[in-house]
Amino acid sequence: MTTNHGLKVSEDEFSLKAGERGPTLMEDFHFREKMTHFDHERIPERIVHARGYGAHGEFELYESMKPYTKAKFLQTPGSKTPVFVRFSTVAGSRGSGELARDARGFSTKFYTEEGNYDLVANNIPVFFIQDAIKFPDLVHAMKPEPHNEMPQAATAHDTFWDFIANNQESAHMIMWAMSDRAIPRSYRMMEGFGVHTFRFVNEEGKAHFVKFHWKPLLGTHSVVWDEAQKINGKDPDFHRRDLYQSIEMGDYPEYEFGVQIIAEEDEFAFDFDILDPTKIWPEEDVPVKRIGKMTLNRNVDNVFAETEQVAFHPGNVVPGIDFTNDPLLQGRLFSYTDTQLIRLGGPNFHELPINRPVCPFHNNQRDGYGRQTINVGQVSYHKNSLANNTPTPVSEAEGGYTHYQEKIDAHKVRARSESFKDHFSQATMFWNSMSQPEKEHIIDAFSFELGKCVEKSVRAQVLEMFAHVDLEMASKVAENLGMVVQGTAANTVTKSSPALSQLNTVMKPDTRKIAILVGDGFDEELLSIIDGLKAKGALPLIVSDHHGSVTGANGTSLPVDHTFLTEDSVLFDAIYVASGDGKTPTFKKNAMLFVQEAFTHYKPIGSTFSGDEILEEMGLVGQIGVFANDKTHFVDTFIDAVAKHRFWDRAV
Ligand code: HDE
Repeated sequence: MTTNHGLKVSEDEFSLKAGERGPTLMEDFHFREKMTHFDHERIPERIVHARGYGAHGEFELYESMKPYTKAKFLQTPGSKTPVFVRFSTVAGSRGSGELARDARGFSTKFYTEEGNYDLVANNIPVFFIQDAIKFPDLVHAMKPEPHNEMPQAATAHDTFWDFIANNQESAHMIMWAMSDRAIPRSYRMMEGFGVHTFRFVNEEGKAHFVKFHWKPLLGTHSVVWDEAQKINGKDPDFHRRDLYQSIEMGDYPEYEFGVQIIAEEDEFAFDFDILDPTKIWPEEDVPVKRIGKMTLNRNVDNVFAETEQVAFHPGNVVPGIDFTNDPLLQGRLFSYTDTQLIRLGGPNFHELPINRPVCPFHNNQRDGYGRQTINVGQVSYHKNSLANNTPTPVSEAEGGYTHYQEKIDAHKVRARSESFKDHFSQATMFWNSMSQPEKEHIIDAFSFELGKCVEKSVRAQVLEMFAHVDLEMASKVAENLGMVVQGTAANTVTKSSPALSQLNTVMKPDTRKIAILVGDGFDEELLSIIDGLKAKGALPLIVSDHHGSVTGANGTSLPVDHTFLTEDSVLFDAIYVASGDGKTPTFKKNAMLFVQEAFTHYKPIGSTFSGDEILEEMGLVGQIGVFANDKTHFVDTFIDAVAKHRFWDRAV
């Protein structure tokens, strides 16, 4: 051990004192260095997206995008680019629970040979507002209320809904935020969207409009709201733990990279403005072409150094990728560097290892807090003769970034385009695209959120606003609130987009956590069932009433992963009562609690051997999504059920 200046330390537990029982001496430079460093360990948290978790990985291209973009990392099929991803919630502070009803950030830094390209995305494809100048208002309304700093990591309060009702461009985003998308099962099971329309520009200088997507290979899945709230108590780190453990176990999260492309000539071919960030390009109209795959395969070594100090910026682009005039994007291009200057303490955060490009970088910028580069030489200006005019800007042909030469001929105005003014059609399209259970979840979410609002006037305004999306939906929420919808606004939009329903997503049993409830004296045929479940890709974990191991009827011992005390039903995807130990009442009681909770959360439930008796006693045998009394076909039947994720048509 040494001090920060390299001096070897001989003692680290006792400060320097005048006598064993005397006062500490000012002279103790080792104590002062250690304590001063500690006193300064915290930096300001991100104003939004404070609660996040990251991982390293790589991106592999399937298909060349040469016809559309000259970006080097999108040219050669099979080429690989290192990436760093940070997932986050938006509203909560750095220590908040991860299962908040919220959008999730999904930021990716591609370390390309032409410099870093950041795709700073969310898991919801639209945004609350259409102009960045409104972002401080949105965030003030969403964050805990200033007079009492409540509630934490939640939008269920008056100021948020007051903002929504008085800023109706938020309607479409709110439909997503009230849907299951806002409570993902896992960061590994959610989509990512660049939200804005960007530009691809090819070698010939021709541009196309592009939207970016991430598609998780495990499908897009969510938990239910009651479960989310309980997970926040039982394991507020649920999402980061899931990501961390999956990567440690070699179950690497994978996402395909998708692009939707619209030719410049078709800019006005749609019934919405393609630059409006409150609109999606329905996948059925503009297909998502999957052009590559990202695999997250390495956890960080140090969360602060990497995940906390990483700095993303939508303005970090490479040649071949450019911006559009989306006013939300334009404002973001200012905000990210500005916030990072204060958060990371000055202008040199690009030198931190996680932010450093993998290609060489040099310019005439110098000095500032925390400068690490030791620039040599006399010259730090351009143009010069003393250093042969280096460093020198290079031409476009040599890889110099040039901005797309869009022709602009306009008056300077503070205004919004008329083409941005339809706030409800796509909100209704989203509603139309939902399955029945998804619709019910949205109604419940609105009822919960507005139920937490104190001001009746806020509730009434929101009901009136969402009657424009769907009158029946608003009326059902009103009924739950003991109110009636004022006004009879109805929307005649009938369009739907099947890609928006999570019932149409990929269904797989892979990596799903199955709690196997086992007591001592279990039937040893169970071991082959466990192997069968593992072979199908699931993650069976033994839960019992004590740590250590459980012993089978013939003396085989099975290591216990968790006990009823340390884990909870809400932390699993499915429950399998493998062998109920009838002799211990605590086992039976706890097993029943696990099963009961899983049942109300629509999860697959199974039993074999003496476990069948427990489900019989609970009266669950024969219910939808409950599989008992068939040990012969158990593995196949139960794995199919686990792949289905939830049994929404179960009456709970
Ligand atoms: Fe951000 N956003 N944002 N945002 N955003 C930040 O930058 C901002 C928006 C997103 O993991 C901040 O470094 C404005 C849309 C993610 O480190 C800040 C506007 C989308 C992250 C900021 C938006 C995002 C941020 C806070 C309205 C989806 C986390 C800390 C115009 C496409 C990045 C920071 C990470 C973070 C500003 C809207 C995504 C304050 C002004 C739309 C994923 O600069």
